[in-house]
Amino acid sequence: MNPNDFEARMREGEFFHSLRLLRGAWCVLRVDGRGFSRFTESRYEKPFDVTLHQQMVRTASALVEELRGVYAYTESDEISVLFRPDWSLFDREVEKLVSISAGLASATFTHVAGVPAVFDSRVWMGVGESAVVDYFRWRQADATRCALNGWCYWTLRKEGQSVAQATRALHGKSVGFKNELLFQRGINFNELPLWQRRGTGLSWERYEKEGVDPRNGQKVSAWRQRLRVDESLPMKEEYDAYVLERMRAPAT
Ligand SMILES: Nc1nc2c(ncn2[C@@H]2O[C@H](COP(=O)(O)OP(=O)(O)O)[C@@H](O)[C@H]2O)c(=O)[nH]1
Ligand SMILES: [Mg+2]
Repeated sequence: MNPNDFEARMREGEFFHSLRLLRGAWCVLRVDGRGFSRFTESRYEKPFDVTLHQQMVRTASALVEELRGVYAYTESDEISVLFRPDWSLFDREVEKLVSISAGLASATFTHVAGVPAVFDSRVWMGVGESAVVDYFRWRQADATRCALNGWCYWTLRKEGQSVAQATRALHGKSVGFKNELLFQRGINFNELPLWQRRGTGLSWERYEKEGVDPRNGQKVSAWRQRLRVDESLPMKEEYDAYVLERMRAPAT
């Protein structure tokens, strides 16, 4: 058999390799910790742990920096990284982007936490700015809902209720009921740290770096970029505007 035919036939088995992100679409890669309900059980404070939060922020920083994202958002065990419509890393190959983002998140988190942890990854695509704004609103609403549920669940568990009892006590209950449940136990949900209730954003900021020209000893300055971690995100319409501002910032 012609070796070229053989090569081509074998390559056909790499069926998904030609799959690319839609050209001109905004893209988000979202990584999520695998089995983190179990993984966090004996290692971290419940319902929220500052150390886990910092480890997730470090992981998010590595993703935005290495993959050249525009904005990242993290809550719980997940990280969403936004990419521009003209982003062309790996020629937008889906398999590469999904596997590398999951690998990078797993490696970084494992390195920072000192215990092996695994992340999965998926792609979201949206056409137009409003789709992206909706995406980030959606994840932020998830953060708020999970924070309220988590606080209620662990408050009941720490009072001695079993998994089944705590789950049953909260099943189908309204936001008002859950806020009241916490309030009666001296916890005001609206005063809990913002990063727990709204998630955390990472975006690029420009700053002026002062230096000295070694040739003539004169002071010079240059514009650089660095990541800024925002632990007090706005919400609702203000968050829409916040996301739009980052999407419209000049490309780096
Ligand atoms: N103890 C602790 N657990 C957390 C924290 N943040 C997230 N988690 C856990 O991570 C889980 C993330 O949810 P999900 O991805 O649906 O669960 P998974 O499929 O088990 O990874 C939550 O249900 C929590 O159990 C934290 O700050 N402290
Ligand atoms: Mg998970």
